[in-house]
Amino acid sequence: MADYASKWQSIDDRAIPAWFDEAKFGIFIHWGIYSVPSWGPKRDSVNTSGEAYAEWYGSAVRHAGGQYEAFHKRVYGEKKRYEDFVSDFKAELFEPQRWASLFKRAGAKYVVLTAKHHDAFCLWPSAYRWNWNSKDIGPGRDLFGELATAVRGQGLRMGAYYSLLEWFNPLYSISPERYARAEMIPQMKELIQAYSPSVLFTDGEWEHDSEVWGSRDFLEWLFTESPVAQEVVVNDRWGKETRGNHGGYFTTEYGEVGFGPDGQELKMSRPRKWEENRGIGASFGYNRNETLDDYMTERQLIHLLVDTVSKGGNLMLNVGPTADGRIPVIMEERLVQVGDWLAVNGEAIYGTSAWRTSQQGEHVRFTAKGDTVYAICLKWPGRELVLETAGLFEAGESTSEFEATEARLLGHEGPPLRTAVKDGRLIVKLPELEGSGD
Ligand code: FUL
Repeated sequence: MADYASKWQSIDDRAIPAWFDEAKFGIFIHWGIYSVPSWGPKRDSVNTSGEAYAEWYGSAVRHAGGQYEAFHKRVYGEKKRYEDFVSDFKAELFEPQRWASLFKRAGAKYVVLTAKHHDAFCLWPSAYRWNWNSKDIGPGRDLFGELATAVRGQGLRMGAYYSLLEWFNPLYSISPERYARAEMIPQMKELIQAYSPSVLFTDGEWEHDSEVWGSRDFLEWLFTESPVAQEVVVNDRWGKETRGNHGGYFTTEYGEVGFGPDGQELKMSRPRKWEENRGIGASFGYNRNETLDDYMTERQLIHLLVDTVSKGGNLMLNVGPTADGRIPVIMEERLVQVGDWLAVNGEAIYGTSAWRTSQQGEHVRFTAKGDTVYAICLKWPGRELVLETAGLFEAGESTSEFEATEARLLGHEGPPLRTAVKDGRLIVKLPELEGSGD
């Protein structure tokens, strides 16, 4: 068996399939039993965003004296166990085609659903979780399979989130290695073979080294023998030591790479394709305790997408459906707003690369494709957009080349915009638009 470093080397060297970088925008979905209580503390009452995660209810409720426990006792009483919520997870209003057409309208190119979160409840009929999956109990449906079909029907790619750790599994607690070999890896293979997901977003890696999880052997299988060997994309959550270091693309969550065992913030070890993951609010699972102020605005979301893409990242924006299978209308509205913006400006996003410099001043971000550079203004610049050419274009590119530059405004019909070069600055005259205050 190849040694540790060389085995990661071969995995790290695998080129990330091009479709992923081109896609830029994905939808993350956290849906499961936690969508029944659908509750977490308000963001401003906790120290970090993670503590407000509603999908952590099943674990957090066991912490005596905490906010979850107090809520649970008050609303459901002491006797109610987390597992009991399954009977209220019915998905009776779930229409996968509706979700899929919303994601399409949002301009997303891929969708990743929690096939299994930390509570081990599966959204597909897994042979490894008899009576603890959405077909055998609760909704009585193969939620993952139904959504996969609908998403693909819209021409989007379907991916799976999968938690390595399981909160309540005795085998896992006694011997994580045995659990990984006897249950986790075979179950991941089952999931891959049944649904051929284009993304495998693993999580819950932080409790053990990748050696314990058996991650590298699994990845070798995935990249060479599995039905998705060519197109599958994975992240960096394969063991305590892999975040920001090994695997596929690197992940950030609410802008952070994560924290090490010593509480220190982790950093990415090298430049690499990356993806920002966050909810529209402070939680991934639906949190009934959130109000409008907790949700990002249309403007904030578009700025986040643009900023992320200008720095070479993808944005996987999360929605938390309700237990009955609806996507809350406020989330729906936000997705439609992002989609409306992308319908006009998507050319500056999809299939682009980070440019030599990602930003100028506070309000301009750059992307590039072929011989086009896109300047995306987070604020309407007024009558003209003034760009410093130093750093933006190759030193030595002649002034006359800039003069020959053709500038256009996406979504605006009409002749090219007038440009001028003066004192190392490229000035682009903007048309007067109605309602272009900013
Ligand atoms: C985290 C998990 O613990 C959260 O619940 C969520 O799934 C997020 C994407 O990853 O590490």
